[in-house]
Amino acid sequence: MTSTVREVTAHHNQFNARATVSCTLDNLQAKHPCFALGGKPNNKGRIHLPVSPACNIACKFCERSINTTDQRPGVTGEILTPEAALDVVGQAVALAPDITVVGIAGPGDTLATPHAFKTFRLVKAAFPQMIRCMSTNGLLLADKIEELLEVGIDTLTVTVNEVDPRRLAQINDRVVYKGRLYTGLAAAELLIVNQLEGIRLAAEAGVLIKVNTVLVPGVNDAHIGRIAHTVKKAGAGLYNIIPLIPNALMSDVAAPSCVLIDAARADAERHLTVFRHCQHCRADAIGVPGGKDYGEQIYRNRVRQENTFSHG
Ligand code: CLF
Ligand code: SF4
Repeated sequence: MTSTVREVTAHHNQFNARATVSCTLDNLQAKHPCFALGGKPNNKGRIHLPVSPACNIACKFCERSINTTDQRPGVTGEILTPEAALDVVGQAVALAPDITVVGIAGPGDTLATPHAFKTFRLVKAAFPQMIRCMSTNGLLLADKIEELLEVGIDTLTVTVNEVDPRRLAQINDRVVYKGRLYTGLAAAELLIVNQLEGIRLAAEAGVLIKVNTVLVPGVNDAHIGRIAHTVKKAGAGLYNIIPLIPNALMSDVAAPSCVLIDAARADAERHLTVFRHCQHCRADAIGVPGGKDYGEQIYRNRVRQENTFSHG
């Protein structure tokens, strides 16, 4: 931990004056596609900039790769430099004026390398009206909280797949933290502690936090209420369930049924407001989630890949 809550909050107050929008759930409902509540999406768009290649944990359903053929999570046609990403934002906004959000969600973890923050700094200067949205696995969130506030992240998503280390160890293989490798239960315990501490610090500094949970049948499906309750206590404001796409070490696990997803959402909703319009976005998606995707027109090496998503 590098900061006290008081120091962090002071930082956020200092930078809050420059926030893109007032980032309450009420204000964002009509402006951010992933904070739309109720039965209908709000038809706002986002551009994902694939600038973050590396990850510091190992989810068993994830296998990242840079290629143009694989149909699976963690795949992108290319990794952009921050400067190239800025250029892409300009092209995307010209093509799709409904885009209100610049998001970075992979294909690795946004905090594992410095590229996401560097990109957001450029975006903030060139497109100050765009909402800056970041997704992370949360391992480094507490350590990077001051920089996150200084950069001016408007909305934050943290993927928390379990709060019980024994079950998280069934979903996550290992963690690399401060140069040290952790495996099994030790890795799971460390990840949970860091995620909850990061959420707590970000929430106390006034950042609106959505938690994503990948729904893994047979592991966390019966425990969603406990996860939602725990992250709410830490400070999360919204919850989203992402159905598992079976892959990598979890390719033999069945994807959750609609009945299971509905039950999990109902379980979560006892504790936190639930976002219901998630579209399993790729790390290089462009446009309104679920609508026309402009990625193939803008990203050089992009090919059609239906079965991939970026968060997790
Ligand atoms: Fe992107 Fe994620 Fe921001 Fe949205 S996606 S970084 S919060 S701008 Fe949204 Fe896509 Fe679901 Fe993610 S629909 S996968 S929740
Ligand atoms: Fe890292 Fe995301 Fe892959 Fe998990 S799903 S190993 S957090 S890139």
